[in-house]
Amino acid sequence: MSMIDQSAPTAGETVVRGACPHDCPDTCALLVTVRDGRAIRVAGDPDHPSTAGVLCAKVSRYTERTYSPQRLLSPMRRVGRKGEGRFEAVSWDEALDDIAAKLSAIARRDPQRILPYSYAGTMGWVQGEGMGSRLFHRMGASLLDRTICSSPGITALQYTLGGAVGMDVERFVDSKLILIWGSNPITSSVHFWALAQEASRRGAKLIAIDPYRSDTALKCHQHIALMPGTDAALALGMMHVLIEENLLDPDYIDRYTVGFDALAQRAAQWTPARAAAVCGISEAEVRGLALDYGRIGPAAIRLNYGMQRVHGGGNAVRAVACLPALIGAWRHASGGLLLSSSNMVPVTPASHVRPDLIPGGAGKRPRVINMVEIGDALLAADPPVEAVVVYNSNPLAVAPDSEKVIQGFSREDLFTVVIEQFQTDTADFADYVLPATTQLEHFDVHKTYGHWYVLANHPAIAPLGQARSNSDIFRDLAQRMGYSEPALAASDQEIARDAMNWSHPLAGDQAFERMMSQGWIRMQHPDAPFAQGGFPTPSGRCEFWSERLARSGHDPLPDWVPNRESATADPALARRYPLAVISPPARNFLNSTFVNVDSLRAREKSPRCEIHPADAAPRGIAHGDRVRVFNDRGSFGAEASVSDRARPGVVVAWGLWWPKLVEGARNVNAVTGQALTDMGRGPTFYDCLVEVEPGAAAQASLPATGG
Ligand SMILES: Nc1nc2c(c(=O)[nH]1)N[C@H]1C(S)=C(S)[C@@H](COP(=O)(O)OP(=O)(O)OC[C@H]3O[C@@H](n4cnc5c(=O)[nH]c(N)nc54)[C@H](O)[C@@H]3O)O[C@H]1N2
Ligand SMILES: Nc1nc2c(c(=O)[nH]1)N[C@H]1C(S)=C(S)[C@@H](COP(=O)(O)OP(=O)(O)OC[C@H]3O[C@@H](n4cnc5c(=O)[nH]c(N)nc54)[C@H](O)[C@@H]3O)O[C@H]1N2
Ligand code: SF4
Ligand SMILES: [Mo]
Repeated sequence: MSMIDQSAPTAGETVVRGACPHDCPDTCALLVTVRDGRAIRVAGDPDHPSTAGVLCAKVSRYTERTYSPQRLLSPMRRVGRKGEGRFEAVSWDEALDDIAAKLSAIARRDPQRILPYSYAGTMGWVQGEGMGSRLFHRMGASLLDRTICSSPGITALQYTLGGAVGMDVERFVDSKLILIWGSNPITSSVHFWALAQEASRRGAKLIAIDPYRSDTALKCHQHIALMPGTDAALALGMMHVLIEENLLDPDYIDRYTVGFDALAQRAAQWTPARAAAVCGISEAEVRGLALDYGRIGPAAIRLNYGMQRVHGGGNAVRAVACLPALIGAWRHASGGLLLSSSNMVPVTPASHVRPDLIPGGAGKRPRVINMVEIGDALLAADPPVEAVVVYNSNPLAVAPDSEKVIQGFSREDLFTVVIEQFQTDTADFADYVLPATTQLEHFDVHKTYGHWYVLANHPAIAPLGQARSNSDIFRDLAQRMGYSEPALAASDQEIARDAMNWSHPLAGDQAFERMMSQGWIRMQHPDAPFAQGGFPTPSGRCEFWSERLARSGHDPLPDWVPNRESATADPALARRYPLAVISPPARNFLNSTFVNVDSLRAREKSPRCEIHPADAAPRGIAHGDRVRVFNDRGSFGAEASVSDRARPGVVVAWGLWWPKLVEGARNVNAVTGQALTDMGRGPTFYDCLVEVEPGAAAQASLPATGG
């Protein structure tokens, strides 16, 4: 069959082409070796250019995760209290009939009382939102605003460049200056890091811009350790110097941008001295960075989401996204910027997730609930949420303000269904847990946000136990709820076909068929796609000044918006809680996925809180001590790691442990809050003040009554 590589390494073995499903910009092409119906090896495809035969430590261990004795293999119904985690096995028929009956009863009264909760456990078009969104749209359920990761940055790019567009990651190898900005690719995008290292070997200078001396920052030629949430100030300070020193590309600005004069006036207010004071760095660092950026070309910026998880995250991305146009970096294939390349693929959301299925049509949009605010929504939405169906997500670990999230999911009058591969903290709160297949067991198609390929994932093995794929479960549920629309009976391949325009010139001839047989196809963009403007903005130009922002009552120019939780914006709070905590991705986990894989958890050891000696000493904290990190919202326990890698005033608590696997049963989201960003309604995980004290974590308990 076409999906099987004939060049199988050993007799009796077959190799099946797959794609990594995880929320990682690299979206690797996989080769899964199968013997006697069992997957024995998961490797990177050496022929796929960005994968180049290499996988990260996490997915190299995919068979350990897939065949883990902890896999959920049967539907289960709760018998204990919510959160206690006691269940009994039931049949699929029993589970799905009861779920269908309960959801139908609520839908007859008021479908908005049903809420789906999903994110990026898999990024696939089929097992992601393909069938799930169709079903919840058809019900008329509350719409989930899926903002927990990238929406501030994406919104900022939409205003500035017109969409999630940017450089081809493969062209970074020929950049001569690479700013790795709010990004730690050794952890979170290891294939980009390989390209950056190749660029370095070819003579590029690498500069990391990050409050923390990350593994990446350690290996760059220079590290600028600014305070969290000050990136816009740095970018504006750079603009000030670029203008003063005449390092602009006036021709590019004139032809392909909007609002330069206004931006120049804004930048005039941002002397290097002022920018340096806001960022907590030296004036020489601001000036030096700008001079390098203006003089060394082609200059490329790898921006990542680390810098937009603060109040002013949208403005920060907008400020940085203006830089390449100012110096004409887009003229070169190896110049420009990459945050997300999502819109470099001709996706077709209307035919994929089918918003037209919403009863009453597009004019009758149900209410929208922001996933970042799930804690408040479960406790206070009016009308109340009566049923929540969780898939591809683990809100008890990943959503901010855990105490509220726990209280919300503890409500005895909330009907909760969790579709999962493992018994997560969230699954402990379910009325029904339904066992889901993993990527080795189901079909899917993937685009990514870090390169220009679309990849097929063919099932390599049969589903384990009674596990079923998300799409299969939702199709069955739709039938049991009496929905007869063909879209709710579509096959997995049909869903994938509906997700993008396969006959778009970018995809090339016979795109779907080529992808199915070869494993992946590349979008055929020209070299340096924005060399002559052509941005997908209303003006077709890079919009320094945004008419759309102005019309919606916002600042039409990028500016520095201070963190809500900072000495600038809230001095009283900063006196009580003087340390800023950031909680970036851990290398051996992917958000909360893989935390239950023993070999990977062993590598991460235990939750850590990195703290500078100048902050540790006055608190009586020594390296290796147990500490409690807390604020008014909650607290969690960690092991102190005292070094100068975290800058003074900032502590770093690596994400995202399973609460039930750590002392005190809380992770860093016990202290983060539900406040939203300036653009895109995103989370402010890294805009968070705390205090740290020596001692063990508080002994957490479940709320006394479901409230
Ligand atoms: N191993 C692993 N890989 C992952 C993930 C994971 O959990 N583990 N998560 C995946 C997901 S969901 C995403 S969204 C991506 C990207 O996820 P990101 O959140 O962008 O993560 P990183 O690329 O690790 O970059 C974060 C860096 O930003 C820094 N930072 C924090 N605040 C600021 C700030 O205000 N300004 C600046 N300049 N820097 C700041 C942090 O110290 C950290 O080094 O990674 C994906 N890849
Ligand atoms: N404090 C703090 N919090 C953060 C972040 C941070 O940096 N700091 N990062 C945020 C970011 S960037 C993101 S993207 C979110 C991530 O939030 P989530 O998208 O919720 O990510 P995961 O924790 O990986 O949980 C995904 C779950 O989906 C399950 N899953 C995987 N595949 C399938 C499938 O095919 N079917 C079903 N039914 N389930 C499946 C996995 O087992 C896993 O439990 O977290 C956010 N939370
Ligand atoms: S998590 Fe990222 S680096 Fe690891 S295999 Fe998946 S796509 Fe590749
Ligand atoms: Mo994310």
